[in-house]
Amino acid sequence: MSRRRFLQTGLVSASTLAFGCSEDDDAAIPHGKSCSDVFASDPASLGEALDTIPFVDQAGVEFHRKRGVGWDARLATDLSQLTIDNSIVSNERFYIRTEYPDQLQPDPEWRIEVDGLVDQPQDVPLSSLASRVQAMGAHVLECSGNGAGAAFGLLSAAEWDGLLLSDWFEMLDINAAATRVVISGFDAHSTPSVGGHSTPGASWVFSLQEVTDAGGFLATGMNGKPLPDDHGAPVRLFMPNWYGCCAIKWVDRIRFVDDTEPATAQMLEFAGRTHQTGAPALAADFKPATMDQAAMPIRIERWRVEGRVRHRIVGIMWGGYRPSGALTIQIGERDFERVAVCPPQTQNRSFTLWAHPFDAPGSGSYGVRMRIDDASTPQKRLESDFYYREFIVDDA
Ligand SMILES: Nc1nc2c(c(=O)[nH]1)N[C@H]1C(S)=C(S)[C@@H](COP(=O)(O)O)O[C@H]1N2
Ligand SMILES: [Mo]
Repeated sequence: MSRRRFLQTGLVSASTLAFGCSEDDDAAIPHGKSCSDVFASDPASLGEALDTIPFVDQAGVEFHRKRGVGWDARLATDLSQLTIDNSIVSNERFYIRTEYPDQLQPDPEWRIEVDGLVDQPQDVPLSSLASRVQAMGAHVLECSGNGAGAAFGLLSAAEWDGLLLSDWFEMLDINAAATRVVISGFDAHSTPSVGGHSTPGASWVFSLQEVTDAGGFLATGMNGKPLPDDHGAPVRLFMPNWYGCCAIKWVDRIRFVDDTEPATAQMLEFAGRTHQTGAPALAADFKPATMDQAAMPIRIERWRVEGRVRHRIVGIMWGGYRPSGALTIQIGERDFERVAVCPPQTQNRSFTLWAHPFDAPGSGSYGVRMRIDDASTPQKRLESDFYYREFIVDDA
């Protein structure tokens, strides 16, 4: 994409660049920096917004347009547009991995089959659960197969509505022998996945404890609207902070089982991408497919400040159960340094925006790596530079 195009679309207003901190609001500025140090506070002090430098991985990626068919359908979200005031992605721009199955011709009344280790197997009309639906708040979803090929855009956050599974399960007379639950969704498409990349069958096995601990819910609404078709209408699973491959869409069956339950085809397909050791035969031997704390830059802004060009790197942080605000960044060959403005992360449900100033020492290509400077914070994907991104400065 040309520089000119970014001038038109990539610029955000100065006020959205402010990180909500003022000179006397020290709480918002960790690490002893003042807002002016990072030209992040007073929009007027930011100088003149010039444009945004794209990451090398963005070249050729067309965002917000669905491509491919069936299991291979993909829509990548342009994360460079996120701001501190709006880190929620609209339903039209939320990433898609697998589109509404062409073979799905549902009855007017959607039903979920509940069976296995329960006293009374039953077909539960979704409408009978409507009174349980409540606001579930903002949550990030990321495809475990996210990567540079999609400019890391298989990652989005939305506000969800749904019904808490643990509440519903209490009403179901589940047998004492049941320790796990298999949640399945419709998964038949007429067009096979290219190269057999995706295999039919969308089911994941969770322990009942995992469902309760994660606050797992059946989502029926997204950003205040009914769930869109491609996102699982009328009902999908959402396991907060678990990878997208567990977020089964078009949920049609819930089966209670015990620890002898084998891993599903879906679990085996995604074993590597969810950081399992090998591909365990038993579901009970799978580690929770949860996201460690992660971070990456989403845009490189150019500013003219007092006559000279300065860069500001803006990024996101998400994932993890005991998130840390000790975010560090390595730009090019420099040492890791603390990210200048990184709001202490006290929750991992939606994106946390951060910003860091950068004065390019010269023209050239710069790579960005992120780490959490805290040995007790799991960060598998940061440690492997999974979210490594590069940008080119050509006029320093
Ligand atoms: N039935 C069904 N559910 C599914 C899938 C699928 O192929 N079939 N893909 C999963 C994967 S790998 C991801 S990343 C998420 C994507 O959800 P989204 O398209 O709403 O972003 O859905 C999950 N649920
Ligand atoms: Mo995925």
